[in-house]
Amino acid sequence: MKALVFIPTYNERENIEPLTMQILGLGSSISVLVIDDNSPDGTGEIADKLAEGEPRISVLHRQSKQGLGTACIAGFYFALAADFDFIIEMDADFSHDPRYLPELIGAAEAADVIVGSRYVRGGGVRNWGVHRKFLSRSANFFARKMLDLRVHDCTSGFRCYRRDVLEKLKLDDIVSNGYSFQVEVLYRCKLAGLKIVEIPIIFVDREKGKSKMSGDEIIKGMLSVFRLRSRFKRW
Ligand SMILES: Nc1nc2c(ncn2[C@@H]2O[C@H](COP(=O)(O)OP(=O)(O)OP(=O)(O)O)[C@@H](O)[C@H]2O)c(=O)[nH]1
Ligand SMILES: [Mg+2]
Repeated sequence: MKALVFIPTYNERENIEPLTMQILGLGSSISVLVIDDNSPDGTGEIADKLAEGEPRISVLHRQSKQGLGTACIAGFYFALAADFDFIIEMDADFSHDPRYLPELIGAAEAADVIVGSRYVRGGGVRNWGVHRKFLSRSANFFARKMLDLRVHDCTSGFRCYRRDVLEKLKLDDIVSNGYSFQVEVLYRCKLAGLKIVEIPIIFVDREKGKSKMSGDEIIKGMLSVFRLRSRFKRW
């Protein structure tokens, strides 16, 4: 069984090499795809160098910063065009520890979607201030209530999908792009009757590089959840 870990990057020059090396070290059945949006700090070029002579690393270059959601869609299509059985998305900034990957992939043998979850027993967040914790908790509470989701960490971007899940979802119909992308994909999985399982992770705030999260993103995310609800549900 082959797994593809795809990593969207924008200005992650300090993180991309150590992260990629750690992932490849987990086993020969795991490959990495870096999806870089022409990072001004040269992340894309670093990734190209890493890929030279290493067939398990691929790099997708996009012209400009186009958002996390469309980067993930590009990762899904890349995996489907190749022969990967498990497709994992994760952040480049070490918030998602690669040591969880074997467990995430293992759990996908018996479920459709596995979410690395901060908000189940055993999970948690390190080094976030109260403000950030409150925002994340509120975003999750809001999405769960609005869309009747059972998942506790709907905004987590550390996930493993089975190949047939991506084949089933109509990827071109996904409308969210920013942080609500994660919520929309999960909601579509729920509507499709898929089995979603959460495994606990400790999420560690980034040490290197800058966050791309903004107040703007949060408002856009909430509006997207409203849009989803009015599209698929009655008030
Ligand atoms: N390709 C691509 N990657 C992106 C884009 N925006 C963010 N990313 C990457 O998506 C991942 C998550 O972004 P972060 O900036 O860490 O966002 P976050 O985790 O919500 O914010 P922090 O907790 O503050 O780090 C990282 O690997 C980013 O480099 C984008 O527009 N395009
Ligand atoms: Mg981050």
